Amino acid sequence: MSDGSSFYITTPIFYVNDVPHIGHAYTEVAADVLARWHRQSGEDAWLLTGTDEHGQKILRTATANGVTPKEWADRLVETAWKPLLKTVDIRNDDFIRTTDVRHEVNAQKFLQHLYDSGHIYTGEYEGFYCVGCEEYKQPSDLIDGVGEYAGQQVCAIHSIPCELLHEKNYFFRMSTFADHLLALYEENPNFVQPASARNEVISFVKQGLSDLSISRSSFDWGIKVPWDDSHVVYVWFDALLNYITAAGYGHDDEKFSRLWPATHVVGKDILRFHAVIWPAMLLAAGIEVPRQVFGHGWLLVGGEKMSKSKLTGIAPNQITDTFGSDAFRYYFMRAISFGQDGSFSWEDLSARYQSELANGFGNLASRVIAMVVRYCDGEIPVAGDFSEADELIRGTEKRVTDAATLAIGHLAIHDAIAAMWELVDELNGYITAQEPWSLAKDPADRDRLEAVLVTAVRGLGTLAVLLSPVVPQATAKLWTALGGIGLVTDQRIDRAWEWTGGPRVSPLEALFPRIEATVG
Ligand code: ME8
Repeated sequence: MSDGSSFYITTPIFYVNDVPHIGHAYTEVAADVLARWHRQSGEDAWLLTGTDEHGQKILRTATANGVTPKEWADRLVETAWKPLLKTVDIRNDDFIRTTDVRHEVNAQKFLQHLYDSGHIYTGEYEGFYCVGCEEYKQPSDLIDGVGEYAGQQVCAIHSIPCELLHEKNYFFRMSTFADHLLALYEENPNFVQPASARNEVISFVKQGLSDLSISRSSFDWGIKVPWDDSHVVYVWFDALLNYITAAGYGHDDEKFSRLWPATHVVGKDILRFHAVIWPAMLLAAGIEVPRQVFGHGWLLVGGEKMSKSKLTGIAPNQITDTFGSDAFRYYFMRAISFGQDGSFSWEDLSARYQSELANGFGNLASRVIAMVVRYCDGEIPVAGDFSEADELIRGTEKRVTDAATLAIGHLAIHDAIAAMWELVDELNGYITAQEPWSLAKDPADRDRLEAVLVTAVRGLGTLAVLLSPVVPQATAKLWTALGGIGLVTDQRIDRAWEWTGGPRVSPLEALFPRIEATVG
């Protein structure tokens, strides 16, 4: 059902030094919802995710565990990072590892090209390096340490001191791209979003850019610099290239021209890498810059970014084992404005599960289907005359479809879901007001009963199509129960309201069953 236009979307590739927590799952789900939406809009959507496996951080973890870095990476990819995708129901089209040959070889081609065209030189650098961030820090990036690090300057993200490094390295002439980047942000205001992220990036670049050290010679866990194998490529330079090596750069021109440029969804912690370094690298290589870089907010615990290093990470399956993957996806996409920070709480999750998913949406579906079974032997009636109230529901279906489509265009996933929930709420109010159970008592009200039921069934069909990217499992069950033809994922989402109903309904199990166990 592709209309031929391409929507290539990526997540960051995650470090394999540790297992995933719900912050990583959050990014995966957001990118997946967007990819599913665009797929259902008829575009050739392609979702890439993967793992970042080189660098000092991984090397140190592997060494501490008595294995080689490659063995460590293989273990974590197979036991933790690929399983994460199943846990939260990600439908990715590719999974790239920076140790894949397709990545290493083509990243080297990119580097050689930059070297040959004069963008790389040899230099010396001394500075404070944070291994947690895999980044040299400026004095302004450091804060006063507390506890065991009181009296020292520490990384603002990892709260640990940086290491003073002095190296003779290869450098990328990034400073020469500052004006070009500022023009890019100016000419294309959507390039970096949301607005807060864009402003931060612009003021950073306005201060002037330094050249970037892009190689290391003190350890060898990385991609070899093609013209000097005593150096390995700086892990971020290596990692950013995944977005093009996975898309065919250097080895599949047809695929690359079909997919590129991409929309990058990243956490705001790594915004500068994506909105400054990455486009500068691409400009140097003469490759089109990304379509968009969206920096989402952080999941906070106790007001701080949730992280494994601070022992505040929650494993995604702690949530999905009890609530299921649909509830995970719904909760994080609905409760947090995409682009802003948000705090996770078990109480909020339980409350929203019960009131919005189980009572609001799930019960609506069960009640409507049960009434079609009871009053019409399961046959979806053919509509006769519609009343004003029925027409209002049809109007809402179209309105929320358009509103959700518009919101997704701005990556405002929370607004899209809020729009869909107007239909959930209106349908619930409509059923209460129309009282089909009363209409069923008098044969004289038969036409009215049928019009109400068919209106409710159509409304549910529209919801199934619209909500499919967010809660794929529940909507697939609902679609089948409504007698929908084909897969719900094959229905055009931008015309969700056009569905007019199948021949018969079939029984529907509770979409969001009551949760008895205490959690937390
Ligand atoms: O930075 N809240 O990998 P990483 C929301 N390998 N999102 C969070 C989060 C939180 N508390 N914690 C992590 C790297 N994330 C590099 C990326 S890309 C070329 C290389 C998510 O494993 C968020 O997407 O540290 C963040 O940007 C990412 O995990 C960092 O993952």
